[in-house]
This record gives sequence, C-alpha cells and structure tokens, in this order.
Amino acid sequence: MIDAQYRTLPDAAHTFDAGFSFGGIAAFYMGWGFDETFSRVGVQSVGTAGTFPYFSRIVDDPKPSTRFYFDSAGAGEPVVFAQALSYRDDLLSREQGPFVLERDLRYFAGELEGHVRTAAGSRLPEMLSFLYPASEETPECYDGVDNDGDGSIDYVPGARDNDPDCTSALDPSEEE
Ligand SMILES: [Ca+2]
Ligand SMILES: [Ca+2]
Ligand SMILES: [Ca+2]
Repeated sequence: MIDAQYRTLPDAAHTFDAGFSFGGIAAFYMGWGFDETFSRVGVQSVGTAGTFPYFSRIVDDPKPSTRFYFDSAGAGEPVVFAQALSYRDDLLSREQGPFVLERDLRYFAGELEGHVRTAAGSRLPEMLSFLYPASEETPECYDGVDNDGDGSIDYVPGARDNDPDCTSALDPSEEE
C-alpha cells in the first residue's frame, strides 16, 4: 500500500519492520518467515513470548537472511528479562546456522528499564545504527579475507582462525 502511493525502494534491502511488545512479536514473525520481503527487523521489549510458535521455532527453522535487532526491559520483571536472554542465546547457538552478534544480530539488554514506550524509544539509535548503518562497506572483520596477513581471519569467536584483533564483526580493521 505504501509502495503504491509513494516513491519508495520496495526491495527487501530497503524494507524493514519494527515493533514494541506484542508489535515486536509481530515484527519478529515477519522477519523470520518473510525474509524475501523484510531484510531487517527490530523487536523491542519482548520476553513474554514463550507461548508464541515463532519464538519456539528459532532453534529448528532454517536461518533467514534477516538482520535482527532485539532488546528487552528488565525493571521489575526478572523472569521476562531472563527469557529474552535465553532467546538471544538460542539464536547464537543454533545448529541450523547460528547468528553472530553485531553481524546479523544485535541484542540490547535494558536491564534497568521498564516495559514502556519512552524507554523503547530511547533505544532507537541502538536499533537503527545496526539495521541501517551509515556505511555498508564490508568490514575487514567480516569479509572472509586475512587482510593483515597474520594467518587469522575475521571475527569468528571460537573458530581456530579467529583474528584476535577483531573486536566485533563490524570492526573495520584486522590489525592490532
Ligand atoms: Ca577479514
Ligand atoms: Ca588477519
Ligand atoms: Ca590481526
């Protein structure tokens, strides 16, 4: 509908979706199931989603190409907060293609923040700077090349050839 009315870039690379609380669950659903439409998704202040099938499928489904940002608010709700952390860990440890922090997943823990829109709004820079960074040049720590010739490649924690000088997959230099 929006694409029909306005001059847009309608391809997946330029289409994202984000939501708060239940809206975040809906956004997650769209990013997980429809990566041909949405390339990036923001999921804010979730954690009570244990009974939703899309959150239980993250362990077994094939990995979508979507880049995800998600955050959680923990103030007064330690159980919900712990649940959100377990979703993050599920995504990072998937056998069917793990996510890598700061490459295709950013997680922000609002441990002392409440489950309210103003707090979620204050986290928008965390979301947007990851989903749509100002530069899309491939960082040295994520290009599959041993850029500095020290025999180790990229940011792949746990891999034998992980370059120890890479602090994240977004690190632009493999050098010390
Ligand atoms: Ca590299
Ligand atoms: Ca290197
Ligand atoms: Ca190095």
